[in-house]
Amino acid sequence: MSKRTIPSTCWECGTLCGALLTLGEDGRVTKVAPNPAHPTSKGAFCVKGIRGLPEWTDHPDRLLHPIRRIGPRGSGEWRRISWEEALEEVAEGLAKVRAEHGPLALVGAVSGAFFSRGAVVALLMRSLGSPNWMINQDLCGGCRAVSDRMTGLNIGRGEEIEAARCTLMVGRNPHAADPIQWAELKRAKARGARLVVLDPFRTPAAELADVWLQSRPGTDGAIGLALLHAMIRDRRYDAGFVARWCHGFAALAARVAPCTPDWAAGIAGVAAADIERAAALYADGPSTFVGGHGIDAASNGVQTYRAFHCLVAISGNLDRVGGNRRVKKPAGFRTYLELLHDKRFRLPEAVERQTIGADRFPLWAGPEGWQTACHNASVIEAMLTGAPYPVRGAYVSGVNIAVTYPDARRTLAALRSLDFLAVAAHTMTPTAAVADIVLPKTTTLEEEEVTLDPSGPNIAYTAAVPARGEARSDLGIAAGLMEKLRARGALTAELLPWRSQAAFNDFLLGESGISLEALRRDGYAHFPYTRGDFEHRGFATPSGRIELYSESAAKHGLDPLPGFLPPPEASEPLLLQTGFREKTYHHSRFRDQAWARKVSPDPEVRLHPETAAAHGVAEGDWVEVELPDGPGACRLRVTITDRTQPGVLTTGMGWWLPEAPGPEFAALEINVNAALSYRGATDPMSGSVNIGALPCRMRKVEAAV
Ligand SMILES: Nc1nc2c(c(=O)[nH]1)N[C@H]1C(S)=C(S)[C@@H](COP(=O)(O)OP(=O)(O)OC[C@H]3O[C@@H](n4cnc5c(=O)[nH]c(N)nc54)[C@H](O)[C@@H]3O)O[C@H]1N2
Ligand SMILES: Nc1nc2c(c(=O)[nH]1)N[C@H]1C(S)=C(S)[C@@H](COP(=O)(O)OP(=O)(O)OC[C@H]3O[C@@H](n4cnc5c(=O)[nH]c(N)nc54)[C@H](O)[C@@H]3O)O[C@H]1N2
Ligand code: SF4
Ligand SMILES: [Mo]
Repeated sequence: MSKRTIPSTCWECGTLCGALLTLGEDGRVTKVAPNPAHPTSKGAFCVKGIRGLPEWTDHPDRLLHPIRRIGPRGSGEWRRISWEEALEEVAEGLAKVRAEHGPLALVGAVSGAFFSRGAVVALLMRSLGSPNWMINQDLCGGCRAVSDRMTGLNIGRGEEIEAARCTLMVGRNPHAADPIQWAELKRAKARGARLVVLDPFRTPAAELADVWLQSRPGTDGAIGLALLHAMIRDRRYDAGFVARWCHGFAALAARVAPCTPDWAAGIAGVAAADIERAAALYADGPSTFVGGHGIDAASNGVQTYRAFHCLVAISGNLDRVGGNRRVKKPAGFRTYLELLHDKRFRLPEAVERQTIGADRFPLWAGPEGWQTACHNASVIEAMLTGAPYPVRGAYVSGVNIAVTYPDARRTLAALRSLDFLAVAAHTMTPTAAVADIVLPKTTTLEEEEVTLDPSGPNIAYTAAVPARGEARSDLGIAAGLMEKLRARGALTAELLPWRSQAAFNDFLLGESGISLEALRRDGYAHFPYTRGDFEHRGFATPSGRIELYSESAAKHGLDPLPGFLPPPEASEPLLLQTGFREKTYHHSRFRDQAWARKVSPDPEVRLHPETAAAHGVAEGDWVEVELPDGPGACRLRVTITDRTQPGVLTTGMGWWLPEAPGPEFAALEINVNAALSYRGATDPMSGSVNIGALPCRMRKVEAAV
């Protein structure tokens, strides 16, 4: 085969940048580059896609064959086995738990559901008779998704920054997290558009802003309510749109009547005049709201998002050019979310009602929940305590939960307590290290994917090259397991009928008229869409309108209106913020790459000069951080910067050291999740816990690990 270049889409993260892959004579990828002709990314790209992904794929330590543990759990003693043996043993392990404890004792775990593996793992578990699968959205975009669904907006990634007169950006750092959005923001500013940023940290976006509100962590809900107050007080909302499409406006107006900018300013530590300026800029639309992870994954996350989502609704910026576009898709195309909710692929409702967490968080978990998945913190409890019922076996794919879930010690104890654990991974992570069997997974360069990219909107296509070693995709692994489980009589239903990724992709493309051949040729597909489709369809809520007053919340005894839930009480003078993104890393990935470790060698904690001085710490010192009633401490390295607020510690996440001794690989030392808890204050709607705005203590220590 001669050298050639093919169009693709990077799916190393959900940004979905258009890519060009150069293939060498042997068909392997020799170069990943941006595709300047891609209509959405227009050449935007990042180092994770260019460098992290290909180096990961060709890494000398990559797992290329199935392995079985031969020593005690976590001993690091493994033996290579064939795929035939591996599939037999995983099927046997799962079937045995199912026979002894029933199907509900089995659980799956995956990372984001943007791509096929979330649906594949969910349908594999359902085929076994278990509705239980974990996905880390409670720590990611779950609060905004629950609010989006409750209100009926369905705005996903449809921020029209390029056409907006004003962008309102809350808890979002596109400079690090999203090169496409960052390029859009800079282009918008260059043509004179306005920008309002709410962020405790002076990000590059904050530096571009016309109004930057340096809110206290966890207080944005109050600012959101004050923006609603100002818009209603000044009669700058879209009265025609509200009258026709919004449910509960009078109740909302009554709720926000006391929420003046003065009130919010006192809570959030900003000037009331700046909230007024922000309200005036947003009201002078079209305006688009961009919410990020900084206000998600919190015990008040859904309520915070609802305030901003109600702002989008009453300002009439929905589906308007330069506003927030609703999710569009080609007619006949199937999204993963639709697949998860499709009756043909479901278990009986009585079984789904038993999904772990569905009783406490019905808008999150189980049949009425957003993704039908479990409440993860409750699953960890079930593994350890047997309540509400025992969970004894797990299949974990493409997620490093020992590092990325709060309370790493407890997650590891839960995994170690299982009767059977299989993990599909690329490298030996702290999660894989405690498994009974580890299966080698393909990387995103080796998986042909078709997915809806709502930000285009496009159908995104990712090309695949042959996998290294014996690595298999999630569908490949699951299809093999289905066969072995069927032979054992261990299937409750046949809910994963596809035998190849191509067959699955064809199913997703459905009757859309978009062919795999066209996607392979172009790397994406455009499709026509119309704005304002609610004119003939209404909204997917009980009232058929946008619910400012949520009937589904009311039905479950939850607050039907947006409101401000204060973050946990400040029992300590310092507040910890986690998850600040770095360009070099994607969560826990790439810690085994020399270039990345050279650029970002340490788990940084950013302190304001006043905080550093008050605690007697200097640049480069190591500190130990812990929560007052938390599970343990975590070691971080000090960077001093006035970008952060006095009293606030800003750190990232995902740290472990592949070269440190296993099975933890330092995940209990420099991983911030060793200090966080999965049992603290919980969002009443999404079940999310706080990963920021956490009162904490800090003390200087001598060395790192
Ligand atoms: N390079 C890189 N890019 C990534 C990722 C990665 O790991 N690395 N991860 C991807 C994923 S899965 C996600 S979810 C996204 C997340 O990316 P974003 O949505 O941008 O979220 P974060 O980076 O967590 O935080 C964004 C901003 O929120 C601010 N913030 C923190 N707490 C608060 C608060 O209480 N109020 C307000 N208003 N702001 C607050 C932080 O200071 C930060 O500037 O990034 C994606 N992109
Ligand atoms: N304290 C704290 N905890 C957090 C966060 C935080 O801000 N603070 N952020 C949360 C967020 S937003 C997220 S999304 C999660 C991330 O949590 P994870 O999904 O666990 O994080 P990753 O390190 O991206 O992925 C873990 C492993 O899954 C595989 N993998 C993951 N994604 C892919 C993929 O797209 N393709 C392939 N082939 N393999 C993949 C890799 O083997 C990788 O080692 O962490 C959450 N945890
Ligand atoms: S932002 Fe980086 S990792 Fe994410 S899709 Fe784009 S190039 Fe890939
Ligand atoms: Mo995320």
